[in-house]
This record gives sequence, C-alpha cells and structure tokens, in this order.
Amino acid sequence: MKLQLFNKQVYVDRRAALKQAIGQDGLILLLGNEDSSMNYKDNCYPFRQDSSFLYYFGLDVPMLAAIIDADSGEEVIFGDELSMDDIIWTGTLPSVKEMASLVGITETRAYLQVVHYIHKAITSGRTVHILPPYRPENKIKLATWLNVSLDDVADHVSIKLIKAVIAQRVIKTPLEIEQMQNAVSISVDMQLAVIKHTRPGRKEYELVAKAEEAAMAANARLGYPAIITTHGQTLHTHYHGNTLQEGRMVLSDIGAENAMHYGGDLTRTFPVGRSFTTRQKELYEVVLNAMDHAICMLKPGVRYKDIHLAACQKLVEGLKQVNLMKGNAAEAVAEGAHTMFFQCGLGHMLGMDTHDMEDLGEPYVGYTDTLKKETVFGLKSLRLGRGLEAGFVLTVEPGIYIIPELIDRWAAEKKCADFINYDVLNTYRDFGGIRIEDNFLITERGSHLLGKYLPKSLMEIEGLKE
Ligand SMILES: [Mn+2]
Repeated sequence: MKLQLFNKQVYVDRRAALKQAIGQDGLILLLGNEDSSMNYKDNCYPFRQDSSFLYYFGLDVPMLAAIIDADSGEEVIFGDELSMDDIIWTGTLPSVKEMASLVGITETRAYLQVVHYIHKAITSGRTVHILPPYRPENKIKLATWLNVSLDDVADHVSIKLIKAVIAQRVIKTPLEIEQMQNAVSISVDMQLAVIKHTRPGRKEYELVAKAEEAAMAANARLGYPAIITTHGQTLHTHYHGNTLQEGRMVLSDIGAENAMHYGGDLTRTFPVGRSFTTRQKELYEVVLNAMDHAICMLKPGVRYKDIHLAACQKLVEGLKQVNLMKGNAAEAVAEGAHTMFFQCGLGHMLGMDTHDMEDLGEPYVGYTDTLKKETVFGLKSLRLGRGLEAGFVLTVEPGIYIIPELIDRWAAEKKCADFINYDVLNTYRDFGGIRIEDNFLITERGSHLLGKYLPKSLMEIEGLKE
C-alpha cells in the first residue's frame, strides 16, 4: 500500500502554525479514526481518516493518535506495528516510524502510551486540548483516558483548539485549491455521466451506479451518499428505487472525494425526457436568477447571511412572476414566507469534509462570537453566515422545493397568506424540487468557480440530452 501525502514540509508548517496559535499552553491531542464495523467486526465501512488528523499528520491509516506538546514543541505519533495476522489479511505497511518520518516526525510510541502522556500532563496540572469527538469509539477513548464520564467529554473540549484549527483549515492554500479543482472536476464528470444516462423507464439507482462508476474510475469515491431523485422536494433523500418518468425532473446532488480526501459538492436538476415543461422552465429560471445574483455578491467582507437573504428575495421576486407569491418581496423574506419554497440555507463551507469542519461546530465554522446562528425555520438551516474571506471555499445552492405536507400545514394555519397564493400553489403539489449548486473559491476581488464548467442554463442542460 502506498501512502498519498503532500510534501513533508506542508505538515511541518501546519503544525508549527498550530503551535504558535495555541502558545505555551499544554498538550494538543489529535485522534485519528479506526476501522468501524458495519454488521460484524471484520466487515468494516470503507476507512475514512479524521480530517483534522489528515490535515496535520497526513497519514491515512487507522489506529493512530498524535500529541503536540505546545510547551516543549515535542511531537509524537502513537501507533502499533502490524501483527503477522494483519499482514496476512490486509497486507503490509511501512513501520510507524517510517510513516511518521514522511510527515516530519521522529518520535513514535506504541498506541496506548498516549494514555501515559495524558495522565502525566493532567497530574502536573497542564491542559490537554481535544477536539469534539463525532465517533463513539473516539468518545469512549477520550472519556477513559481523561477519566471523565461519556456525558462530560463535551465539557473537556478545547474551544481554543477548535478555533485555532478552524482558522487554519478554513483558508485553503494553493496546494489545497489544486486538490479541490481536481475533486470538483471529477464531480462534474460524475454529473455528466448521470445526466447522459437519464431516460424514461430507467431507475434512480441506475443513475447512482453511473455516479459511482465515474468516481471510482478517477480514483475517487463519493464524499457523501448520492442524492439522485425524481422527488427533489425531499432535501436529502437517499431512496433510489423510483422509476424515471417522462415529465418529471431528476435532482442530482453528488460529489467526489479524491485520493487526498478533498471534495466537491455539485447539484443539477434536469428533465427525465429531452426537455423541461413550461412550469419546470419557469421555476428553474427563478432558481438560476437567485444563484447568479448570489454569485455576483461573493467577495471578502460580505456576510454570507446577507447573500442568503438577497438570494431569498430574488426567489420571491421570481415566484411573484409566476403568481405563486405576492406582496412586497423584502417584507415576504422578513416574514419568512419564502421558506415555504426554500427551507434551507444557501450554502456551506467545503473542503475535506462536505460540510467542512462541521464536526468542530457550526457556531465556530459558519458563525462568529458576534454573529450567532438564528433559530427560526429557514435560517436555522443556514450553515454559513459569517463575513467571507479570501481563501474560503463554499457552495452556492439555492432551490425551490414544493413539499405538499408543508403546504397543508401552512394553509391550515393561513400562514403568510398575504404573501403566498395557496390556490395556485396547490396546483404545483406534484412538482418536486429544483436545486442548482456550484463550488467557489473566494478571491481577493470576488470569487472563482472551482472545477470544469458544468452546464447549468436551460438551453445547455437540454443540449446535453440530445
Ligand atoms: Mn452542498
């Protein structure tokens, strides 16, 4: 097995920057992931290393942990050598020492020696900085090693470390941008394969197969489970058993995770048959106009929340044109009337994680000490609100989702009846949903579309189907 890594200096520099951000203030403990069983111990999910561990230590191998001593500067990787059984069943690997040297680390210890380091630090009153665990096995380890209950692990998470890691990872370097360009371009190829395979009579899962094939053929995999559906109104459905029927649209939200674990996240909505119906065309244009408006606003200093709200207003203006909404567009957005159609946020950070660093906490990744996430329907699902900075990579993904159950609920309450034409809306009950999503790098002056261009206008999409 060959390990895929950046140059050693990349990791040395990243850790040096982290040490500087933490200052002389105790131990930084970063846990890698271990293999996770699917239905019995030896049948595991595909291994996915923790992204922060990958960022600072690069080693895409299960059962490693690492410590950075912010006081002494010492860096240690903890891991066990393979047993003969490991070698027989899963093959060989370089020794822990050899792997550590690939990322500029000379000190290595057996895995459980990490406990000794932690205890020593705690007994001498030093801080042990940890990130919030999202896997049960790592949570159990932390509880055991720190000698606290599982419920109390959350209280021992280091906000200082969270903020330092986010500040570093959120600004993508040219090396990372190159990886993301690659991941998004593979995602484009996946989308093209799906669109070209779409025709009446086929099943949704046949399209999922095309997406997986295109990813695997590029030495990538899906960064998140495919959303390929003729019921696009369900934002994150993973059911793929429907038959594609003429007259409906397919919503395809898929993204590659490349060999270096950087990801893309693209969505296109297209007709099952050759062309969109008139209603589909009209609402597609509404979403596309909102998207174009949002893209024009992308630049450092602008709050993403304001871009989200501006996009919402564009959606309302468009929905008024087709008589689904009425009244003053700004007031409609202030009242939340648009959330009948657009229940989620405009986008999120993107990187090694599809929702980049969401494990570290949305309040720190997408918001700040002074800008907190709102709790109302709609804005509670906006993962990114803060002011943009050059080097951010994010998604822009407006949509219109016609959810019959939501129509009935709101109509019964006469909710936002000054802004929504319920009689017209009821004739759209079977419409489905539209989402269009691309990925952008924020630059000094504005933004840059990542990856190869993926057709998105009505004409371009229909052109692909000929
Ligand atoms: Mn997305």
